[in-house]
Amino acid sequence: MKRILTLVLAVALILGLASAASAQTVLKLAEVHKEGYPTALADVEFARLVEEKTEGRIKVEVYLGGTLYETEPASIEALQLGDLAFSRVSASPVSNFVPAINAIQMPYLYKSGAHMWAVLNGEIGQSFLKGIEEHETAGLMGLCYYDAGSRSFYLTKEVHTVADMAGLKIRVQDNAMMKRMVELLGATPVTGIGPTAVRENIATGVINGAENNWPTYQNMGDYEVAKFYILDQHTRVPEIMLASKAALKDLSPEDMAIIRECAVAVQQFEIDEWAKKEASSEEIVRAAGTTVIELTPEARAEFEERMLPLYQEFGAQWMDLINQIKEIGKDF
Ligand code: BDP
Repeated sequence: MKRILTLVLAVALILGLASAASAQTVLKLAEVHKEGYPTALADVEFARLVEEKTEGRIKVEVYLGGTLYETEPASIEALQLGDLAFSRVSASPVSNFVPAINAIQMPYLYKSGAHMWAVLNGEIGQSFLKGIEEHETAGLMGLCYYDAGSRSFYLTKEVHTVADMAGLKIRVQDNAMMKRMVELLGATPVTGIGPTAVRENIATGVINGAENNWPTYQNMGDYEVAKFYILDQHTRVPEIMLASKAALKDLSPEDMAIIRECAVAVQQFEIDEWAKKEASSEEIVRAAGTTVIELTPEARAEFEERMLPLYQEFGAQWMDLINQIKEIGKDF
């Protein structure tokens, strides 16, 4: 009798443990960058923190290098369907779902990275994150921002002025404003190419170049095929850690609060990693013999001037906020 009781208890214990283990919620996170890139390091740290702080109730599986979704629009759609819990994306494709986001990535909006962070960490930036969540149909939450420096053109041909851009086929992110930006320069925008496929498309001549920050230009190997980096620094497009409302709907308020805290905590982690990577990428690119073209003040002013219509075409609804962002810039 005693033996049977022990057996029953043992079985009950095993079943209990099994169900506790299966009570763990597994959530997927998609990232286009490879291991070691600042955003990828931060995603992994986010996953570690979430598992630690929820005492193992939540496990975040991180899929790097675009292995789960090759493009960011595809991962955003997966978030909307609830097939994916998190995706670290650039703010640029988010504006297809929440148009207001364009207001924080207008060309030549920020004087420096410090100016951008004062905005993003302040009331304006936080209100845009909330705006993603409050958007009625997007089905998304914006948890935090990551740094992505400034973006410049890189091409297979030398460019010193706007006139030199004429007719070039340039890959841009999937965002109507970025397409229009390239048109305003007299070049032809090409979309639908994920960042991991840019190198190949340049190498085969489908496009003559693209635009991005030093780390992506270097890490994706694009600098090996587009050997001219034109330092026009037209935009600062922050990254956003997005979450899916549908995938997280059954989490307890306590676990949801932990997730939000962990995202806020890794933001600074990523910013620190970013600074290191930006410097080392620039060094690698320069050492490889890339021609880095500094624009004359006149040429740079012309790039800026050509892009001005974008403020009316894509920012008119948020002009007050855009002006406030510029006002904050006076201190930088
Ligand atoms: C990089 C961003 C990445 C974007 C990529 C792009 O980190 O999220 O997907 O640009 O241009 O800077 O698509």
